[in-house]
Amino acid sequence: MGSVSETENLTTGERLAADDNLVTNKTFCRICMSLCGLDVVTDGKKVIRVLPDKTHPYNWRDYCAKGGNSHLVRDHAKRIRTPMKRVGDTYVPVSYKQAVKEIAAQLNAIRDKHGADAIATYIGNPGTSNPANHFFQGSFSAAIGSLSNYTVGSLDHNGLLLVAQEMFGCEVAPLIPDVDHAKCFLFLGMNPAASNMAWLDTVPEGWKRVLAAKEKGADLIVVDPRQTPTTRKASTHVTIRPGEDWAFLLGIIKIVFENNWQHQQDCAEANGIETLKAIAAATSLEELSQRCNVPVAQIQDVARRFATAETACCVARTGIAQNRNGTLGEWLSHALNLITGRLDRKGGRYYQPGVFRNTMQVVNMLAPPVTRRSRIGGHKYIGGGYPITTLPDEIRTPGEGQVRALIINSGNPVASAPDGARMDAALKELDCLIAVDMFQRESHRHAHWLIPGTHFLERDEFFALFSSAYETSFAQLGEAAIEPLNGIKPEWEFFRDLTVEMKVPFMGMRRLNTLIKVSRWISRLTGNPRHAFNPRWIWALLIKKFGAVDWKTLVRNPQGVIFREKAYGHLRPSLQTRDGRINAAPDDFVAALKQRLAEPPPQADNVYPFRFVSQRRESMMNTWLVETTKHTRPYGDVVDINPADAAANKIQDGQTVALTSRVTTIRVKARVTDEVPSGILSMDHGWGSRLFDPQGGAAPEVSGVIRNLLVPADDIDELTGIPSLHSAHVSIAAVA
Ligand SMILES: Nc1nc2c(c(=O)[nH]1)N[C@H]1C(S)=C(S)[C@@H](COP(=O)(O)OP(=O)(O)OC[C@H]3O[C@@H](n4cnc5c(=O)[nH]c(N)nc54)[C@H](O)[C@@H]3O)O[C@H]1N2
Ligand SMILES: Nc1nc2c(c(=O)[nH]1)N[C@H]1C(S)=C(S)[C@@H](COP(=O)(O)OP(=O)(O)OC[C@H]3O[C@@H](n4cnc5c(=O)[nH]c(N)nc54)[C@H](O)[C@@H]3O)O[C@H]1N2
Ligand code: SF4
Ligand SMILES: [Mo]
Repeated sequence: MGSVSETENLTTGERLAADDNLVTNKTFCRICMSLCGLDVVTDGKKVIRVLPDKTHPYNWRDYCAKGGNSHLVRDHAKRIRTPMKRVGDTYVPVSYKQAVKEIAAQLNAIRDKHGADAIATYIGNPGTSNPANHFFQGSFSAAIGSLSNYTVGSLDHNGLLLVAQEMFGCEVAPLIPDVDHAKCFLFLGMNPAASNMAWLDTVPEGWKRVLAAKEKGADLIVVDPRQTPTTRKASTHVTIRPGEDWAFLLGIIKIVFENNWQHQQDCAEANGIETLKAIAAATSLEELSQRCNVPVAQIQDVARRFATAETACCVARTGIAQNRNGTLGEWLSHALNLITGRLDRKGGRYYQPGVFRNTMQVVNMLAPPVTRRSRIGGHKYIGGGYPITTLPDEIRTPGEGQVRALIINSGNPVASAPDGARMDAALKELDCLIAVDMFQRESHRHAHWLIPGTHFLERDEFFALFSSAYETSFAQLGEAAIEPLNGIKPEWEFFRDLTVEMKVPFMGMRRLNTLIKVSRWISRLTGNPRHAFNPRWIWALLIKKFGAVDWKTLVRNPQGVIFREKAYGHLRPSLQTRDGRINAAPDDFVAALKQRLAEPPPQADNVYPFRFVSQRRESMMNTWLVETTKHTRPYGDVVDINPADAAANKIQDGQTVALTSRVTTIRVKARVTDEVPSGILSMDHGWGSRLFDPQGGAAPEVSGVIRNLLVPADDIDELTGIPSLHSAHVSIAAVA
């Protein structure tokens, strides 16, 4: 732990430490991908305060209440403090060693009887921003030989991964918006004013810098079905029909080609440009306008502003990704950047090559593409897994590969995925459900085992394979700020020990199991946890062999270092496509686009006339932090409705209403506001998941309603299996 001893030039955290004889340790926040440096003031046992580390070389200025209150999560009374086993209707604490032993025996019995694919995993969002956990869980699944893996990417970014795979030859190729140099921003489906400029890529203070650029004259066009704090700052807010951004983008691409605004050299150097051009030429702007519900004149105006700006970047995030046309939207946003010469150029979206000499190559080496399709639905294996929407059927459909055991690692799919009731019912049928989490939440209520997860303040972290997500060539071998509460083991250790206990070869190498056992023994003798096989051994090996930065430099700089000058033009030399060229028109995407174009434009739905979008709030993180952060305004049971729609349906502001989809009905309160246009209902994602108390036995706490209960699990993007989290069809009625 990097503690601070100097007394000069004290930051606030250090002053506090000096005053109270406390220690300030440095680490970074991992709640959202802004990855702010933190000063963690502690007495060694408890965290007293979490403050921004104003000397952090990458970011601290996005520091917010979520990071500032993170100690409330760490020391929360309901945090799972020890492994617990379900006995009847209650949980009993067991030792870590005993838990690993019993779980290994149960899983081996299931594997022997039903095969490896009967053992499934789901990794949620905080698991993916915990690379050691992610890597060791993946190694565990590989060791037992199971492909029954599900990831949060199938609710989030798998379309983006697929687009990167098809266009650039590697799933992990985040493109950073060059916010300081863009003269025109085209933002689709994102609300950085609440969510920060972070998805698979991260731009410190990105939103503030976009606003600063706008102050200096940059054009800011935001496409969103409703008003948000982001659209309110826009030069132009384009209101769009949810799920139909692809048609809007295709219209822009059509106009670019018709006016010969394309970048000649970049188009000549890419494959598939003629195909794209031909598809665009064969459509009419009127038809595309009808699909996306944006007037032709506005599509033309946006196309001209974007294509003729000196520099520009198009950024499309979760709002356009999380619906049945998500991949098409992501693809066309990249295609637009490509044809207008915005890809990997100043003021556009560039590739930051990460900690390896060729990070894409290392990613492909460690995670080679899997060609086997899912048993149910025939879906692709993307980003390490199959779509989570298929999991309930995989649990319930007999036959080879039927899922009997599941590890839910840092995730809450009953609330975050569609049709939670269906998911919940399927989870109940499992022979063995293991939750690895800090808390027992909605998705863990049928768990046979609760394995405590670490809080990020309690563990080291290094983003190796995702290092190209940083805006600059920055790397941090981050250190824990405090010892884990009650000796809780990091998640990777659980997967390491489970692998060894099950006697399956870690990373396919039996010798590694022996090494792990011997090193654990040495570590017990020396009392140094780093003497036991741990993620740093792997990161060190990879960096020493393939690194663009020296391992020693990383070790010497626990606050992190910027190791390479910012430059454009790294994308093309890093490409992993067969011929080393960008593919502007991958076959599967072209086929899916043609299929959409052959369908009639969206028709009015008389039964479920509204489209149901969702929002995030600054004070929460998906389905967690609901219970620990103060929310200036709770939105957990509120649906936004336009005044005209409210009047037509005889709904008053504040009145209880029933929202119904073809799946179920939920009851919430109406908020009548012109922030949403007619035909759109909007409700926050993240609320309504119960927080249980397996240790204390208190009644579960709940705040708000799970809006995703309404979302059908079968209304999906066929290319990825991503559900329509943002565009379900619903109806609304006043409740007397
Ligand atoms: N309608 C709608 N639905 C959405 C979205 C939306 O915008 N609208 N967004 C989607 C997106 S983008 C995402 S990423 C998903 C999120 O979906 P999930 O990842 O399934 O859900 P989270 O709410 O992130 O759940 C995180 C869980 O991890 C636990 N946790 C937090 N930190 C740690 C840790 O360090 N270790 C361990 N072991 N556990 C930890 C928390 O207690 C919580 O139970 O939701 C998706 N669902
Ligand atoms: N405070 C906070 N910050 C977060 C998170 C959090 O939960 N809380 N979550 C983090 C995570 S996991 C992620 S993935 C990122 C997500 O960050 P963003 O991608 O910025 O996601 P949102 O803030 O949900 O904004 C999505 C917007 O898309 C709009 N939208 C819905 N449907 C459509 C559509 O069909 N087309 C268009 N054009 N727009 C649409 C919605 O109205 C909403 O305003 O945020 C991260 N940052
Ligand atoms: S949650 Fe707040 S403090 Fe933490 S990384 Fe995100 S912006 Fe920074
Ligand atoms: Mo996400």
